[in-house]
Amino acid sequence: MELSFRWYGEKDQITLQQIAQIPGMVGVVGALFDIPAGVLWPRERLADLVQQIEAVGLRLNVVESLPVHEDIKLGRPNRDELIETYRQNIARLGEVGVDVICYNFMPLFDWFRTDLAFDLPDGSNALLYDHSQLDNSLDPWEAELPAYFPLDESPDDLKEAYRNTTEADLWDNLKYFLDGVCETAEDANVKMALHPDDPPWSIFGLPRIITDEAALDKVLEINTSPANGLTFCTGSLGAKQDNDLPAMIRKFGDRIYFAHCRNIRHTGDKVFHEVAHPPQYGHVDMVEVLKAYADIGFTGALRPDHGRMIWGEEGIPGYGLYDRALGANYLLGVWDGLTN
Ligand code: CS2
Ligand code: MN
Repeated sequence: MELSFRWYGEKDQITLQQIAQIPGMVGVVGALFDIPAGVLWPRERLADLVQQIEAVGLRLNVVESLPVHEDIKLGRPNRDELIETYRQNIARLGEVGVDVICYNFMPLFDWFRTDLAFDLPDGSNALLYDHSQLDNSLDPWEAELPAYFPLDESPDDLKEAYRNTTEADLWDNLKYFLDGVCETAEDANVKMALHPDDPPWSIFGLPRIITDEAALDKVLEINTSPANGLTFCTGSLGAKQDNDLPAMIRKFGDRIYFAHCRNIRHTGDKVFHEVAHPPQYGHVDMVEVLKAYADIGFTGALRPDHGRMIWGEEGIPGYGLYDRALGANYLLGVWDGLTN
């Protein structure tokens, strides 16, 4: 596996130099976060990103995310144009040596939590989700959650547009998108890696479909291109307690192109919060997860996903330096023990 770390570019208070100092670090997971979905990524900006990362001895191995425009998810008439732009972006990312494009197909929202700084007993804090608090919680667009890209239409109008979109429609629109982009990805030598929905159930009345093993089966079935694959996120899929994560890793094997390692603790029905990576803190058995990756001979990028805020750090929710660096080191240690 290639140990990797997400970096938010200009808006990140963490520097590439700091990331390079984490033992075993190889890859940087980046994107051009200020560019709305549906717009071409300028070649100079990409070249500059690659150059900054290479200057510290790392490599831009994954782009997360190349966002899918809401009109594609909605199946609106202008989707062909938007898919064409997406194809051009794939080609550009291939040109600069990116191996994997991580994207998601969640309507309107990316990951969502009801508390961005839930206090844990040890004095750290972490992201928490409580389904019963959904309506009294933050406005994701005001909170500027980090995974969100700027929209070119108001969230309220989009919400309205999704009212008539069923899960079946979303599947059709995902297939249409994959049929539109996978050949280009094959030619560009780039893998498409669909991130599961987080949390993996409907929120705010909007459909969510990438939630469990049956859904991942279906993703691979609706388009059989080898460029069509998965981001396996233990934190997202683990929120559904009947998802058997190690078994799913063994099953989807070489169609997993990108590994996200995150541990969560369930405290009720659809109530969970994020915790440190080692298994004793939560319900994701990270050792078993890594054993499964070792068994399938995983060679792709693997990154700690969210971390807690520890040692008084403040920053982008879920994306501080310290706990993710500890997580990276834990993952590498277990991995080395399993594979050497
Ligand atoms: C990520 C994803 O920040 C995160 O938690 O795991 O939400 C990711 O950024 C996108 O969904 C991938 O498209
Ligand atoms: Mn993830």
